[in-house]
Amino acid sequence: MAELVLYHLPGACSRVTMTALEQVGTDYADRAVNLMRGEQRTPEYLSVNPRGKIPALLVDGRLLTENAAIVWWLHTEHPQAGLLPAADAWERAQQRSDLFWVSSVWHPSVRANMMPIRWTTGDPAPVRERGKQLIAPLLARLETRLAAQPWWYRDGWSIIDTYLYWCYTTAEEGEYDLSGLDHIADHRRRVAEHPAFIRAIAREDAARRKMS
Ligand SMILES: N[C@@H](CCC(=O)N[C@@H](CS)C(=O)NCC(=O)O)C(=O)O
Repeated sequence: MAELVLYHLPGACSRVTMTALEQVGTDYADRAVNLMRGEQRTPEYLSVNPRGKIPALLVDGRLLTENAAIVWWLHTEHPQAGLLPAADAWERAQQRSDLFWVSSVWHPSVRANMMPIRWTTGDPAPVRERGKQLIAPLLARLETRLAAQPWWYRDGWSIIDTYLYWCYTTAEEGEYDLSGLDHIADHRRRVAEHPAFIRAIAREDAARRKMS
């Protein structure tokens, strides 16, 4: 079995990869990278991941970055784990499309809203506002979809649900008001009750205690 080391930060988007690892049920070590202290820019961390981001997964010493790519690799290695259940090649292609879409459209919009100072050296307020404008139609679309089915895919939980959960809860941390989005509120409860998510949160809590 490969030796896995996850570089992460409790509460950050690395929670998606951590939940995927928990769903797979494989052994892995986790190392917290304190982004608030700029540890992602230290020579030590850049020697692990020159891109200076989390999550980063070392697989027998080889580096894999990007939530979408890590999740896809885990799914390919452990298809029985149910990270991305699919009936055929078309559904698999659709899942890849959805992963790329959450990663390249939702994720940056949420970050603009929650962490506007990463996007401008000037006044962060308009960037935050623009993030909110970009998030609004995404949330409206999600709300409509979840009115018809409890999970992103009709047949049940997938790691996309966890990724979407991270996006909308992070938007809320950026003071995006989620009230009135009742189907998203229900989805939020369901995702939070998922066993792999509960284990990931427990592991994040343990990492948080070690950091402080
Ligand atoms: N597209 C990347 C985004 C990774 C990312 O932006 N991670 C943030 C934490 S959520 C980070 O490492 N930020 C540190 C920085 O930008 O300096 C992925 O999905 O893995």
